[in-house]
Amino acid sequence: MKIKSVTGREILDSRGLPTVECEITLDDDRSVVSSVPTGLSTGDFEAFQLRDNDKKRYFGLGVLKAVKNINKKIAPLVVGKKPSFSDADKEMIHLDGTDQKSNLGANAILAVSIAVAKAESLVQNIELYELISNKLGIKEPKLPIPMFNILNGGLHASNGLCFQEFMVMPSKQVSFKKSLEMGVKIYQHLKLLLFDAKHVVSVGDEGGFAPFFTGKNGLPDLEAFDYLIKAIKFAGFSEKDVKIGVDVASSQFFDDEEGVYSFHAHEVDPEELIEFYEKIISKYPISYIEDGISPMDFGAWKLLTKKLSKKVQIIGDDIFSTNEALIKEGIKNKIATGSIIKPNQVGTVSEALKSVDICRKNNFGIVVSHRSGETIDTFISDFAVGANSSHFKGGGCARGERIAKFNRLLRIEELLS
Ligand code: 2PG
Ligand code: MG
Repeated sequence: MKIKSVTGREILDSRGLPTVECEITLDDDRSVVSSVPTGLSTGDFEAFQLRDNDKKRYFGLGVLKAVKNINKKIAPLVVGKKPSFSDADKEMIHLDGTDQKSNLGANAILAVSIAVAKAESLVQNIELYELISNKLGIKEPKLPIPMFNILNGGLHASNGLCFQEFMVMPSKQVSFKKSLEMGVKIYQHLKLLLFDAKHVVSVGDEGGFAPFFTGKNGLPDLEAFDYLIKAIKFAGFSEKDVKIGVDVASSQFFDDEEGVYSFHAHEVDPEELIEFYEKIISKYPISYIEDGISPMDFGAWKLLTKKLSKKVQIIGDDIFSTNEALIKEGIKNKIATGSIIKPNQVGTVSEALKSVDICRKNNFGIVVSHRSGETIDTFISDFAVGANSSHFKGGGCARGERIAKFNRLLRIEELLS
């Protein structure tokens, strides 16, 4: 069975801004569709998202150039061939010829890469997660522990919280169905608490609540932790059942010239920031810190890992950007205990799998993650299961584009049982 046509299209993401969709039709007229997400707190090492820069359309954020690249340049590479994402990725990387995919655009390339993978699983008559696990030689695909981002801050909410994501997760692996119910229970109880305290209960980009906390000693982030604890208890769970994870996204408040972090009214150096983490870890049941240090502050990453990795998972997002070489470098330098994996940071399914493989070989944690600007594509749910990722970041317990991914995980759990 061969690919009959490949069509790129400009669609909108969950922020109502343009992104790329790709539709592939097979010879027998069955078709698959993929679309790619967009990050807001993006790292410098990420693959290049091609935008039109035509200020007359969508504030310059249109993706017609990327769509044209799919239709005119990439389609001829795959049309008439058996769907194989490995082959398609190799050819697209070769045609692009740049390190960060700045020629064709990583948004164009990834849309095709995912669509070809979907077509390949269809032709092989297997589930998408099986295609992924087969590639990695994984015999038993498994469901990840979900982390629910129930309070949004930073760039995702503009509500004065420095930390970007306040997440809750089951402390150990239970069924996905149960984990989801737990997340929803805490989420809904948090809503009641916020409502009672007359806070707004509208949500941020990732489906978590985005209230304006005034702060505890001038630190709204501490108030956020207190709310999480209250919600966990109010929902009937203990600090043993549920742990807290944070994505600090610290590059957003790091001044790389001065080497300091502007944490609310305080300017702190990395050592002081790490001391602050030590304090909150001793007070709250925190088991996960992502991007606690900016990628530009390499030495401090080592210190953070040395000081805290026995107590919590230290996860790198921007610093690794799903890039195999950067992850290798991190492992060699004893930076972090694991990596975020976001296919759109690197631009092809094959390269995201290489990053997973290097993590697996080195016993380095794997956390598959969505982006803040998402679509209803559920590829990352299959990817997380196929890659045996230990954790999954999919957002809060609301907003269709987040829920779609959790719902796909529910279906996969059923298929695996
Ligand atoms: C992150 C992500 C997803 P963004 O920093 O981990 O939660 O945010 O997509 O904005 O980079
Ligand atoms: Mg992050």
